Amino acid sequence: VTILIAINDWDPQPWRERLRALLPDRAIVTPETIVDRSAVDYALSWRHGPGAFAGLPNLKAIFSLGAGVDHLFHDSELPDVPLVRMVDTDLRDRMSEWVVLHSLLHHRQQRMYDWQQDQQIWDEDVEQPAAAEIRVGVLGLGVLGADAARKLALIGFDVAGWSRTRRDHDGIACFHGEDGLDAMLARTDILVALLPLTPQTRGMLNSSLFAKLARDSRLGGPILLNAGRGGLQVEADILAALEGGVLKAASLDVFEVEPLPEASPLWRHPRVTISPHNAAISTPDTILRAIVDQIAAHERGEPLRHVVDRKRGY
Ligand code: NDP
Ligand code: OXD
Repeated sequence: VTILIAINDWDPQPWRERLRALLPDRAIVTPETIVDRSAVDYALSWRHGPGAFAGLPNLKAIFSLGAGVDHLFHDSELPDVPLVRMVDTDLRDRMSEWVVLHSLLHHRQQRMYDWQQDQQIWDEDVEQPAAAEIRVGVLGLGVLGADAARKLALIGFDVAGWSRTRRDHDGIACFHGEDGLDAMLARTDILVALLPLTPQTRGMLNSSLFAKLARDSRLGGPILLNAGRGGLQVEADILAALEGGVLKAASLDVFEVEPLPEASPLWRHPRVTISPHNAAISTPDTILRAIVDQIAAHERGEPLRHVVDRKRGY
């Protein structure tokens, strides 16, 4: 078995080293070191360069090193083999931590207390609504969205979620499809985006959607949390909504262009909290162990799990 690993935008070294350690008897090649293209059985990608996987006649599958697979579809020469996305408890738990952290950051008004600390202001009288009074709406009830929704509900938030097809989760008000979206937005104070980027979801976090969020939030206005993909959001609309009072604040982990350009007004906006697309970072050891296990199972004749539906785009 020969494995081709192609990584852009992340440091490839720890990935290659870990993969070699996990599979000492296998040939591990990169787009730069590949000699015999017919020997490659599996390819691993994070934002691989277009064409890197073309002309591999014996390729059996491509594994994404992340949960999202939109990066694979940038390659117009992507071979017609199964695409496997990353489903992993470590990734899932890290994402839920980010969602819970930022929901609480806004709910408990921590950015304001940071400012008060800076100014040495002691003010106990700021209103603190209970979590049960805050309605959170999670866009995407997949592996990540469902877990985040469940953990938010455990804290006591009033949680709803939205998916393409109908889903049922205890303790979560579940909505689906286009009609379901408007109904959920109308009861949402904190909107959490954990959708994949597809032609259907691109740009959906825009002015028209923000205008449908609940106007009677105990937090003083709707709050946006996006850790799905930057392509889901229209940043000019987020800025306009913040200026116009349509949004009160936002926490963003992902951006239209990454790294976020120095000139972006989001960097310095007082009501925007930024993290550098690491809400749920893929760590080489956990991710590669999961892939190595899948390859071993596939070599034993078992079917691949978490295969992407190319028509749906996720
Ligand atoms: P899943 O495929 O498990 O879940 C996707 C969810 O989105 C499903 O509930 C799906 O609906 C829903 N969905 C997709 N398209 C639509 C649509 N058009 N309308 C309504 N609902 C839709 O993905 P994950 O939960 O594993 O991951 C979600 C995304 O999170 C990834 O694609 C990636 O972009 C992002 N991510 C970001 C990270 C970060 O560090 N910032 C880290 C990891 C992932 P249905 O249930 O009906 O299929
Ligand atoms: C992912 C990511 O998709 O890190 O896993 O964005």
